[in-house]
Amino acid sequence: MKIYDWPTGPYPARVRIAVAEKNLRSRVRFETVNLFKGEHKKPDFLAKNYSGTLPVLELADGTFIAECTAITEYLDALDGAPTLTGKTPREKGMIHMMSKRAELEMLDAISVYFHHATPGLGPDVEIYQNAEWGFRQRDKAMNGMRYFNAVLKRHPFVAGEVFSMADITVIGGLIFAGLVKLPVPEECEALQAWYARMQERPSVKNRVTMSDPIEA
Ligand code: GTS
Repeated sequence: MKIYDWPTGPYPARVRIAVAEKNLRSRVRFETVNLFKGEHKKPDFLAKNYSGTLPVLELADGTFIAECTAITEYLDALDGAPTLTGKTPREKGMIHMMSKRAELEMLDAISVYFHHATPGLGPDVEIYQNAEWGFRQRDKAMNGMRYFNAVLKRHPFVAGEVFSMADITVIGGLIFAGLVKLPVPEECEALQAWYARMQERPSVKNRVTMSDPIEA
């Protein structure tokens, strides 16, 4: 399998963490697509992923799977023993809901903030920016952090008692928050404690160094 990615990117991190959690590193080859050069918006890449985003998984038969959630579901199902996306219908429903909520309320909102209210990927790539929208999304993301803090006061992981894709999505959000220097609010002690625990997981700690030599 090949994964098109950007080694330090927050969304690619989600799939890198899933690859490590599922012990699939030896079956995956990473290919860097340079976001700052806008390679992800060129026709060649758009033919692989219409949305022009990373990461994208390419299977041996030429199938392209984009979207972190879809890629994680594929990787998790490969060995017939899902550990990240739930075993029972209830687990699957909860994990999918919480992961989507982490995207809507935090990760995607921080991404909008980055692309609209900061220089983002630079003037050649950011052809339309709306700073007001970006700042509103930043505020939404801060509220999202408060929500996940409340969730993590109730149980040890985002979707309940076990580590799952929902944790990975919140981790992606906090990686992005760190890159754009949005601090986790001081009062969010449960979220901070959980993140400190997550950063000790080898899959999270080694996510960048697991790549093939970084080309860019
Ligand atoms: N919904 C997509 C997913 O879940 O895969 C979003 C992917 C996404 O936004 N990826 C970023 C991207 O391609 C990569 S990174 O910023 O995390 O490195 N951004 C480029 C752009 O122009 O939006």
